Amino acid sequence: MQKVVEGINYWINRLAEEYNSMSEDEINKRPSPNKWSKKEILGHLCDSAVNNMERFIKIQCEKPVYVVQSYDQDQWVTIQNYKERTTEEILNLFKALNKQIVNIVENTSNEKLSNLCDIGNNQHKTLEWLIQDYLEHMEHHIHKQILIDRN
Ligand code: NI
Repeated sequence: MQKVVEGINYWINRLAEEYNSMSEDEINKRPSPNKWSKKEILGHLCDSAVNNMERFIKIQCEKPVYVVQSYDQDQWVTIQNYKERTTEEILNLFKALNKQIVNIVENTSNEKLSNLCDIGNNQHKTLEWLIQDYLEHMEHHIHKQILIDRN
């Protein structure tokens, strides 16, 4: 799990640097009317943190097998109106949520890491898998949508 912790800590700092070097146009521009802007993608990463934080806790304390609930990603971004928040506020939220996730991961025992959850379609995965998947999802958005057109 050390690699995941290092990865999350790396992106907390790197994303702040990247967004601070972007113009308002770059941050607010939607590639097409129904695609997220880079600001909204950062909001989506906060939503992923909120939802996964709950999962990482509940898998450790609820009756097995914990069933992972999905969430309506587009509605979450729309309802929270990230597009009208300042980038600084969303960066602060991203940082605070991910620091807490790092704290949870660092305090999870090896025994708990093998707790199983149901991710749907009768697929059972360990908490360790879910934590790794959290970082992979974050990096997918970072590489494909946030950094893709930056030097
Ligand atoms: Ni996503």
